[in-house]
Amino acid sequence: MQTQDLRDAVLRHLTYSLGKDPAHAQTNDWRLALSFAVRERIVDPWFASTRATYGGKHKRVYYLSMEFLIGRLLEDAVVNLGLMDAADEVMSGFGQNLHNVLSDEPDAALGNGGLGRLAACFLESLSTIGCPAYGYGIRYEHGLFKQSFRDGRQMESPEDWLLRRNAWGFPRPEASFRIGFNGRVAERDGKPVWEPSEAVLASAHDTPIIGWQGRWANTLRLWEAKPVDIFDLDRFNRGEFAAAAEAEASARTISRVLYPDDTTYQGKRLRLQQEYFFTAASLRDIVRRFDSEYDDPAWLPQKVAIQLNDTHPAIAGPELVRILHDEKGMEIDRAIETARATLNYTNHTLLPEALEKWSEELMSDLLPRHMTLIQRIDEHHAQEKPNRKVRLIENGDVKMGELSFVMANRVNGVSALHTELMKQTVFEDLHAQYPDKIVNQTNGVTPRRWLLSANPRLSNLIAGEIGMDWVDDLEQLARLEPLAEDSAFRKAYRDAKRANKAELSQWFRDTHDVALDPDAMFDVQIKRIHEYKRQHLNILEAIALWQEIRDNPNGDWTPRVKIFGGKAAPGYVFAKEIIYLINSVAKVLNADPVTSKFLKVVYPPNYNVTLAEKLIPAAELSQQISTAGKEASGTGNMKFALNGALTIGTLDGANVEIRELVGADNFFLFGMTASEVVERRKVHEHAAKAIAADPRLARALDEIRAGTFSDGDGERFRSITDNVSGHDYFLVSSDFTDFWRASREVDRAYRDSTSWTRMAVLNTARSGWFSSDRTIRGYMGDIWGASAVPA
Ligand code: 26V
Repeated sequence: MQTQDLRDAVLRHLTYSLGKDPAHAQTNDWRLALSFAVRERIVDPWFASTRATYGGKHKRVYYLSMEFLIGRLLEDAVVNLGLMDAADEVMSGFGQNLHNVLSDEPDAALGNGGLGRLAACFLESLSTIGCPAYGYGIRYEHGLFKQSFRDGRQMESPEDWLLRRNAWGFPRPEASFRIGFNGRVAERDGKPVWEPSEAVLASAHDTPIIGWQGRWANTLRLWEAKPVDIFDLDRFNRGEFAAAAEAEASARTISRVLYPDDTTYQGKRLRLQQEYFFTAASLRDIVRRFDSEYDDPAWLPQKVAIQLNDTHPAIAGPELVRILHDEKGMEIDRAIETARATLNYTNHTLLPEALEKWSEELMSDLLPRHMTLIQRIDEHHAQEKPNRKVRLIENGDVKMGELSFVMANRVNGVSALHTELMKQTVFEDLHAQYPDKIVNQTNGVTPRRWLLSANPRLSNLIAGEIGMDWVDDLEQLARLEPLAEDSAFRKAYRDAKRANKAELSQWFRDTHDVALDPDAMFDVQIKRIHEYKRQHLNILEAIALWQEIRDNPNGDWTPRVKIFGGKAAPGYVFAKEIIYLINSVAKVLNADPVTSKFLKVVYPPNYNVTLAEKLIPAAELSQQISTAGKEASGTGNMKFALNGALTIGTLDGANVEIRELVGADNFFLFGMTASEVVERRKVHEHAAKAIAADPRLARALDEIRAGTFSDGDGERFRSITDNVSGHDYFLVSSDFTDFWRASREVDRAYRDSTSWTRMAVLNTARSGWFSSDRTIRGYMGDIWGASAVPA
């Protein structure tokens, strides 16, 4: 019945929504037809969710994020609606392969990395739990750039996910707001009023996000920037055609492209325009919805919780004060208190270079009223805490972290360690003033995408043992624990991993023309390229290992494939050098007839959510090797553990909690702790000392300097070798020796496949706590005061 209905719907959409004759339909047409047929089934639960929320006057949660790294949506929707088998049958009936149809969907890369992917997992969990919520962000015309390699170097080209018709977004041109910029603050009846001199339209596109089993659906509302006036007809009539379209082009620029640098804040005007654009549109929408239900703005904190995903929407503080005070006439201090009771802020990084500051000059120019309100908020803070040390404006800059902190009811970190470090470092003084404000919410990942759909083999094995309750109650995986001692189960578990590895090897052969041995250990490091994440530590270890294998080619080596994936910010020169080095090392090692059966290095380009879904289920070793104290949490680390990869890692971010839960025996720990890192930096010439003490490291660096990986050009990777042997801020040299030790321990452990599989099973069985459902319940209880609504 379900199958028959779905078949009819696909055919109907192919014919009447797409205007295609089945005889001439392409994969893209079939994919869109299936998407529309599936989308139809989301609409009823979606409306029902909205009605239930209105009807019960429930509190709503608003998640404001510059980034939502959602990837493909069709498979998610099919899986959550329980339509996988039906879709498979229907597509086969039309002579289409469901897998190919699903793979045809562009990967929506509206985010850089961890922060954006977390937002996407949260949306799915909010719907699964049935918490009334909206995601608000920007509908970038171009997501994160596409990466390719030319002679081993990163090349960037524009991403174009909207080139083909987007199946999921419902355009809502009727839901538009005028967003002002610049101008001046005038006085009317003794009250300040902002009179912007420029404006753009924010126009909504809604994507329904369906939860597990279709019980609830929330909305992701993304704003597109449009001109207020279509074009200048007078200029057009005068023959000035290009000039007539200028305003349109400049308005659209605001939602044109995602900023690809998530490491260094640059203070660019367009970025601040993007931030204000989406924050102001979202707040306007939130307040409009609130006003339609309630008369008194004082009720806002009871009915609305707003989460700021990092400081990118921090202008929400002054903007909400402006709405409450300037527009609704609420007394200024009460407006500040009301806004503060509504807003919360998540910090995702402690790296000083990533903390946003906006110059007072730019802020006064672009958002003059907000600048005066920030000064007023600062005074309010000074009145409240007379012995305060922190000022919101310092050396001509507005500090957005401090502004967010002061304007938030709760501030949270994203792992236990990160939250403690926040209290001790960036927010030390503010924490002393508001000791109850900072709370922890350790990140999580959605098991629907990252286990159920990405890893059907393991999911089926689990389902055969414990049923399906784990899908929305991931701690049920603990019931697998006794099976770690069951040899038949271990064999089935190993077979599932082996099959995933074989499938990945086939993919590498088909798409990259490289042969991988599916019996070698698959060792994976996938994440943005950054010095603190230390991909260069990993490649140095590979060089040293290659040298040892060459010394003793008949040794009993444990075969390994090192897989790298990740993009460097286009302007991050050092990160790009790391990519170039990895590719250059790969070329030499993979061509070595003696060593390549023991060690290969591969680096598929354009790492994205879709590629992560292929790599993680096939991984056996998860590289989480950041300098301790630098990775706020990590979420890839959780996906790997859940899928039965063992971690080699430092005591950083959520690695600490992963190790506690899976057990120290099932985790390969190495490296300095966060406090040892701080101490080590004080040691004079720490890198030189580490190199002098470790001949392997010295030799690996010499090999690079000798030009082995650069056609004899000893200078090519000077920036890396100089850094690692010189200043070495991220302690690559100081951690190398212990990393080598732990890596060899991994080799030994891998050779005992029984005990390795036991450890892998325990990683899966003990990772249930890392579900984003658990994280969201934490936010609901500790931060939002929101409840799930019975569907
Ligand atoms: C920062 C910036 C700063 C300059 C302008 C552009 C831009 C864009 C994005 C970001 C976000 C960087 C912070 C981030 O992604 N943090 C990651 O958040 C993950 C989710 O909490 C966490 O797992 C990672 O450890 C953390 O690095």
